[in-house]
This record gives sequence, C-alpha cells and structure tokens, in this order.
Amino acid sequence: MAILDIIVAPDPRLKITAKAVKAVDDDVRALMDDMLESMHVANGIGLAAPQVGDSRRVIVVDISRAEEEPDPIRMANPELLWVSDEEGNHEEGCLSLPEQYAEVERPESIRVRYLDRSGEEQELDATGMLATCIQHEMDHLDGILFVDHISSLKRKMILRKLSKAKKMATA
Ligand code: GNR
Ligand code: NI
Repeated sequence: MAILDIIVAPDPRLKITAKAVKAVDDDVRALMDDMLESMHVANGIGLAAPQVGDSRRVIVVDISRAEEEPDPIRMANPELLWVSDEEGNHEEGCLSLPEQYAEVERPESIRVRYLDRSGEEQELDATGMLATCIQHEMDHLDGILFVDHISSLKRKMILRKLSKAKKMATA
C-alpha cells in the first residue's frame, strides 16, 4: 500500500480524458487500494485516478462517516446507465481544489455500471450524496472539475485563488 500525492489545480493532468481499463488485474487492484488509502488520509469521500496522476478510468468512493462502518466502493470503467430527471443541489468540495466549495446541480439519482475489484460487472443505484460523489468522480475521468458546473465568475475566482497559492508556494 502507498499514499499517493494528490494533484492540485491548475494542472494539465486534471484535464486529460482517462482511458478505459482493459482488465482489472493486480496492478489496477493496487491502484484502487492505494487510492482508497490516500483518500482516507486526505479526509476525502471520493478520489479519481487522474487526481493521483494516473489516467485510467478508476474511481473510489466511501461516504461512510467516521463513526460508521467503512463502505469502500472501487470502480473501473464506470458508466451511467440512467440519471433521474430530478436534479438536486449539493455543496461540493474537491481534494484538487483545496478549501473551495460551491453548490452544484446534478441529477439526484443515478444507476451506474462498473467493474469491481474482482473484475465482475456490477450495477449500483445511488441517490443524494452518494450519487453526487460518483458523478463528481466520473467527471474527473473526463477532465471535468466541479467548478466547470458553476458560473464562470465563481469558477474564475476559485481558479485564480489556487493559481496564486501555487505561485506563492513555488516562489
Ligand atoms: O472529499 C470530497 N468531498 C466531496 C464533497 C461533495 C461532493 C463531492 C466530493 S468528492 C471530494 C474528494 C474529491 O475531490 N474527489 O474527486
Ligand atoms: Ni474531486
């Protein structure tokens, strides 16, 4: 197991369209496990492979609270089979946009198909925060960040802040 560094925006690696996994082999399983460990260390509820510099279509999610049983979900090649007409607004954050938050409108419920840790095809129905988090992670696989769903004024404010913070850090 290894703790992977999480890439912070702005960074071209967050804009790449990730490639489908051909098979869930030991290498993909190790990536999934390292991502879950890295996500927990960073206190996140989801993580997508591009955030750790790996452009394969792999995401992990665990929305359980600290006092609850862990509920880790590992997905390769996730695909939306259905989204509800009903939309919901939830406040989102992103480990690649540290300390930035905004309300994002997305379908409230989804059905997703994916390959699990054993390479078996699975389908999952999700609603509320779980549905939000899965959609947020799937967006990362297409180079999309939650700020791409909000007004351009808010997006520019957030990206400018992070760009300045990076310049300060590297000066
Ligand atoms: O930790 C995270 N919290 C979060 C809150 C609301 C909606 C989505 C998320 S995902 C985020 C971790 C992350 O950046 N995943 O890509
Ligand atoms: Ni994110």
